[in-house]
Amino acid sequence: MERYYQPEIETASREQIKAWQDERLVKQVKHVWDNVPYYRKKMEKAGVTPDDIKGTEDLHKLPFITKDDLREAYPYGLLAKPLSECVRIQSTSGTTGKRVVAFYTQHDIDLWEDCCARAITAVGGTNEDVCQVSYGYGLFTGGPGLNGGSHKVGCLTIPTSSGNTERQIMFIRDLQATILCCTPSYASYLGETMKEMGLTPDQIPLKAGIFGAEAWSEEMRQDIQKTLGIKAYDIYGLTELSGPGVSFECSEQNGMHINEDHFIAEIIDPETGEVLPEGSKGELVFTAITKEAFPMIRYRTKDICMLNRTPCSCGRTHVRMCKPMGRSDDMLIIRGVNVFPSQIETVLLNQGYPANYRIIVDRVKSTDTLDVQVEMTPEMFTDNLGEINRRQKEIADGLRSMLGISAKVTLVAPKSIVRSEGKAVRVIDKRKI
Ligand code: DLL
Repeated sequence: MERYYQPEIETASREQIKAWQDERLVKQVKHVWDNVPYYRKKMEKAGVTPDDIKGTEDLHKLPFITKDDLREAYPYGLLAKPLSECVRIQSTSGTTGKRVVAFYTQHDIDLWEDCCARAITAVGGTNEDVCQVSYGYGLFTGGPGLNGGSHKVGCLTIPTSSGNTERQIMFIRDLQATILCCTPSYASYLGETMKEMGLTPDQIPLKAGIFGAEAWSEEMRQDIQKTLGIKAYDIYGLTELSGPGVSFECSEQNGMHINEDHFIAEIIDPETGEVLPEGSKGELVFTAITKEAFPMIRYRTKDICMLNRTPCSCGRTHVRMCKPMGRSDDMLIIRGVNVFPSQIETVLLNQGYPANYRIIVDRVKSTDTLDVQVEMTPEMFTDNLGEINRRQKEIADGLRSMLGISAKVTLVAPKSIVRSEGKAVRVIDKRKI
């Protein structure tokens, strides 16, 4: 039998959902107009005032907000509540300097945790379950979000955070964990390790997994389901919109239901910004209509996606989104960390290297690898191995402090990286995802 955490909301009629969205959108637009000068200026520039917004039909009149706006307004420029009412921040992974910092009131946290609780309930979770949360805790939203959701459902929650694979496996077995929350690549690594330990799926107590934060394929799902003996479900979200739980998969495992009482989804043409007709593929844009401290109006996610409004047999009435099919910017997600090639370039240029480099990303034994090949200039060329090692380490250290993850750096001879006649292809992503 299908379970819901908030049945009256999750199975509400389409008319009811539209009524909630209309009412909340009008209120939210007024909230940002009154409290966030940055939004008001943007709206004035676009020639719209709160009076022009009567419901979701008017959404397209509002200007977009992008990651660049978030960087420009860092840290407090988009805050819509006094700091005295905010209780938490979370932040995006990877970038240093002006990273995205999202603020939450207690009410925001409460609603975010409800979304995660819906996801856990949708995979069959109840207060009889033991839920191991192996997403990172801290600034990353994965751990805190699913942890809160798991508490709300009443599961016994194991906050292992990521890493220390042996301990993860020990807890899963000793405490009989039934639900696992982590990135799909970590789930796959755990599966591989258990197999190497000689464990068969029937010796693993897990029954379901909630995996997201990065792209993963249907093949990867089948593989994880087989090695762990579980059902593997997708979950989507982003820091700007609270974190995980913007959408989640149900028993159908065929698209993620967007929590439409909190988020209005649109699909736009990434080039023109035009709203695309029903069923088109394009960039996902979200408007958060219940967030108090850090409201996002028409936030461009850069995720390429499609929406599906056909009824779902699980009984949920909220629209489904497909697995994100790529990004309209060049952001890479490596071991769960968001990496922009421009950050790598900055480190190299700062250390006096030319912009002749190659970034090779691969997935070896379920773990993402990052290789950076850097060309030496004729002036710096040397065949002294000690010197080459010293420089490679210096670059690797710079990359670690910029990105927060390690990279393998190789210095190569001058002119050895093929020059491009058109746009330089600096990133080679060999992962089959
Ligand atoms: O990754 C939040 C999250 C945590 C989601 C745990 C699910 C589970 P950010 O670090 O801000 O937030 O990264 C957001 O990650 O724009 C997508 O490009 C990508 N992403 C998130 N979930 C999925 C998914 C968290 N299920 C960015 N499939 C988003 C593919 C995903 N990509």
